[in-house]
Amino acid sequence: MPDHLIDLRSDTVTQPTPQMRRAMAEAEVGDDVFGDDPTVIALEERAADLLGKEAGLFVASGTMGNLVCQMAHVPRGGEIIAEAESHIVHDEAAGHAVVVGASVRTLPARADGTMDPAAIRAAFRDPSDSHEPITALVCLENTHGHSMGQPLTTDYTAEVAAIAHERGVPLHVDGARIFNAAVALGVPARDLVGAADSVSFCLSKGLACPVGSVVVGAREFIWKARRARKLLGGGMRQAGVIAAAGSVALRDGPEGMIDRLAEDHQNASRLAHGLAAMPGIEGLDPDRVRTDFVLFQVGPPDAGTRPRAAFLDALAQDGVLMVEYPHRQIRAVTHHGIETTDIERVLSACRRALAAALTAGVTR
Ligand code: TLP
Repeated sequence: MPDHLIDLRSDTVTQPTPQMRRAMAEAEVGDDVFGDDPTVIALEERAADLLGKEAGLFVASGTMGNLVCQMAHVPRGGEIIAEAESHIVHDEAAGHAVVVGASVRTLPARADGTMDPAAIRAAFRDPSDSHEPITALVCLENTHGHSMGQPLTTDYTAEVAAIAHERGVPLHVDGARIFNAAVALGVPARDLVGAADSVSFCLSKGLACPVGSVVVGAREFIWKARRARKLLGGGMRQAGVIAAAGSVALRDGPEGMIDRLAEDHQNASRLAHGLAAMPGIEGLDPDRVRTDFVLFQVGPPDAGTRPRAAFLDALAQDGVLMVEYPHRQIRAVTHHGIETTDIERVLSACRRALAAALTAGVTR
């Protein structure tokens, strides 16, 4: 068994840095439901500033961030236009339906993670028809997970915002990995989301914090989101203890976690190029790896999912973890704590696991 586990299941598996642990231990705290936790306030202000918005709100998770934004924007019986495999539609236990009381009108993503703007335009309901739901929100996901973490550009986001705003509808960006997008495109994050009305981003993914997300937007919107957070039971008290790690992650300089995301993207690209060269790895064009996600299949389409299961089992025995992803895919995500030398070890383990997987495919 190898000396350490290489966990590529997600960029959520990171450990806080020593600076984060110190900041958490020493954080000055208050009661955030009373609005007087100075460490939470500092994090919210820093997040709002980085994303060019008036105000911020610290929340427990990316799911809660998206949910409070939907609650603040969408009335019951409203409808949300979103990509069919986006996290909001696919991975949040139907919070839009259960909590918000909204329907979703889903559109497919193209290879670059975008929805066709003409399709978005056509997806708006007729507000003069009393039969129809009322389109109340458009959502984008940046980076877009199911297209292998593609970053959506400033121009595309502005184009979609213009379509929504023409109809008086706000644009929300699920920017769980917005800083990955900004780093990949070489654009300040505030430019990327300049046209959006709200953004939720995660501290607990590539930024390596243990807990938390931040929602940003106009002051009035954030007030509504704060009420929604309270309704969900997400009002936390001495929350500065966890917010402190977020402020470290968002620092400029070597203790900050934004600029180093470029290393994760390079490691993902290195992993993808190595994998794509192995016979038996399917559906992976390594030049499409732009951020920290690598998605691929094992064995031919008619082999079913047994080769994938055998591959993941064999990898795990070798101390490397990846996860199943929709459409027979496997996902590997690079992150803080994964070094370039680890990628070499992962590739060797993949070579061994492929032999097991392809045998499983033949003998299914
Ligand atoms: N994504 C997780 C899983 O839930 C799939 C992951 O491992 O990638 N938006 C996007 C785009 C996300 O990828 C995620 C988490 C969230 C929102 C929700 O964040 P959390 O897990 O903090 O609720």
